[in-house]
Amino acid sequence: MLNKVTLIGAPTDIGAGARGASMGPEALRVANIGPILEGHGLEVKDRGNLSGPANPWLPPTDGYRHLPEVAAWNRLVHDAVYEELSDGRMPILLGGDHCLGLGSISAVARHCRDTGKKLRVLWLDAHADFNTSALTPSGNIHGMPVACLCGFGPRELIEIGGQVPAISPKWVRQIGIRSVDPGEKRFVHEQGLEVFDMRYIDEMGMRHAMELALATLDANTHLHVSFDVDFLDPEIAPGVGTTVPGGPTYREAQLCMEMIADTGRMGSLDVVELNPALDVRNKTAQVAVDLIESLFGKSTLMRPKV
Ligand SMILES: [Mn+2]
Repeated sequence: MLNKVTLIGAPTDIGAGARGASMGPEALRVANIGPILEGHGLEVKDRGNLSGPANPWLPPTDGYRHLPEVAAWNRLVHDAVYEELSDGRMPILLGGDHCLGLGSISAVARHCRDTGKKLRVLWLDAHADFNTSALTPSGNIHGMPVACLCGFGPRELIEIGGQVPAISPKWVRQIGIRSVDPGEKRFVHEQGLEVFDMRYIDEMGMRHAMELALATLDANTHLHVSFDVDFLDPEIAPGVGTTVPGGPTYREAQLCMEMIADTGRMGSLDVVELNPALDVRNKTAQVAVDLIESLFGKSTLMRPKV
C-alpha cells in the first residue's frame, strides 16, 4: 500500500437531497483525520478544498437536479484525484455527497488504464446509487454515480474520465445495501451488479461477505473504497442525509475495514455523505475517522501477516 496520502476536500452537497454534506471535509479534519493517519506512519498532505459552483437548490430539469454544477464539481474532483495518483500518492477524497464518486472513480479508472492495473471498486453504502434519470424518483444525482460510471447517464457525466463506460459493473462489489428504488432494483439485476445486501450480511455474516467481495484480488489490482457514511447503522452514524435503519453495527463495520486493510491493496478512498448539520457533537465524523484508521491498519493486537 502507498504510504503517501493526500486529503482532497470537496465541500459540496450539489447532488444530495438535503443540505449540509458541504461541511463534511471540515468535520473530518476537526475529527483529526490528518494527525491520526500520520500516527500510522503515513506521510499526509492536505491539499485543502476544491472550489466549485454554489448549490442553487433548484428542482430537477429533465430528471436531473443541478446537472451543470454536478459536472463541474466532478471535473474538479477527477483532475485532483488523477493528479495525486499520477504523483504516486493515495488520494483520500473528503466529500461532499456521493455524486463525487463519479469524478473520483473515473480518475482511478483512467489511472488504472495508464498503468495496466485491474480495478476493483468496493461500494460501502445503504444505497445502490444505480439510478438513471428515467428511474430516479428525486433527480438527485448522488443516487446515480454507479450507473454513470457504468455508462448509463448524461454525456457530461459519463465522459469525465475520458472513456465510456469508465468501469464495468463486473468490477464493483456493493456492501451494506438496504434501500433500492423499484426501477433501480430491476436495473441492478439486469446489469449483474454483485451486491452483498443486509439480508446477505444477516444470513452469512460480514466476514463471509467480505471474503467474497475481496476474492480474486491480486498484486496487480488497484482497490478503490467508496465509503458512504450512511453505510453504517444510524445508531452509530446519525450525521447523514439519508439514514436507513438496519445497517452494519460498529463491530461489523470494523471487521469490514480491517479485512480491507489486510489485503494491502487499497489505492484510493472516498469518504462521502457525512452531514455535520444532522450530526450530534461530531460523533459521526469521529466514528468515520475511527473506521478510516482501521482501513489503514489499526488493529487491537499485532496480527500475523496473511
Ligand atoms: Mn451513496
